[in-house]
Amino acid sequence: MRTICRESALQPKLGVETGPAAIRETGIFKALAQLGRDVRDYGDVRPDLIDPDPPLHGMRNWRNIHSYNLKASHRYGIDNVDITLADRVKQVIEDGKLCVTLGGDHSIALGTVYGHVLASKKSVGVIWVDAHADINTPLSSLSGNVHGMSLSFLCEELEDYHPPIPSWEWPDPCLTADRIVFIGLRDVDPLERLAIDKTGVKAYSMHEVEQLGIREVARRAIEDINPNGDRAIHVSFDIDAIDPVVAPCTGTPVPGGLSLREGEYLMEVIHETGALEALDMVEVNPLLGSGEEAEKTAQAAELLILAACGRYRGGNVPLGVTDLPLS
Ligand code: B3U
Ligand code: MN
Ligand code: MN
Repeated sequence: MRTICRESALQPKLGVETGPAAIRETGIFKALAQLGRDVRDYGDVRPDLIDPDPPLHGMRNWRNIHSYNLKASHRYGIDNVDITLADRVKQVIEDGKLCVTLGGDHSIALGTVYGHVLASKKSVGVIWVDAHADINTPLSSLSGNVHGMSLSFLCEELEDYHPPIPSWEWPDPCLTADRIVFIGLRDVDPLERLAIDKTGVKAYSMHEVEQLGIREVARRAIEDINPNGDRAIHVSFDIDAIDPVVAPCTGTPVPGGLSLREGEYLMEVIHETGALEALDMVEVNPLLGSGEEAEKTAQAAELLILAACGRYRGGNVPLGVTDLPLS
């Protein structure tokens, strides 16, 4: 497994750029090594922010987000990124490794999903675990925050709803709606709901989690995006999917979320498919709370990542060990 970290000053609430450091400090590398994972920390993808970056069609920080994720920058005479997130993810996946990307806000999925699709030998399905749908178009968004629009840029069926962006080409959307599924929704804008209905993206909100239970939701979601078991899975996990009692330090907490137990179960089941190729863990913002709350949030993120990487709550036998110590 390889880890990429992202630093960002692109979110209105500053501090999300410190999320990766907080997750690294949990001791996650040691825990992954104990699971027998071969971990490599790729360090951070860091842009020199373009300043000013005035809104475009209401999209805030558009140029920075675009060049950071996908490097159109060289085409426009801006050279603020050594390597884009998409290229870095592509490199990790091509090496045959599980690529874990620590955010940062959810606009990083523009680069991680695109890089994954470019690199994978398989068709990619995305499980978007989030309180929010992040499927606003620039024209439907009320906030102008690109982290609330990521999926609309990735989804082919929404291409025609995007305004033309003069001299800022966007690469072709790389996902069809049948390869996207939501879990954990509970704060969806009215026009986002319309986008979900129009595209037919499958969505398991907290209502369905309550109704069906996480076990059935996990089963259905995996089947929805990978019906024949021949696709690769990309999980884009926004920590605000988890209830703020457990994960309080995030930009837009919404009460009534997944328990950590439900989150861990979901990740364990996804691990069991053997199809997971990429995981984003985003929106951990240690500056939005006390030290204790920040630690709690980072620990929740750690447990979710570990579950995706094979940690089983029933215990894991140490790698290569077949017998108890003999006297
Ligand atoms: N749907 C709203 C709110 C939101 C989305 N993602 C977050 N907040 N974190 C929007 O801004 O698009
Ligand atoms: Mn999100
Ligand atoms: Mn969210």
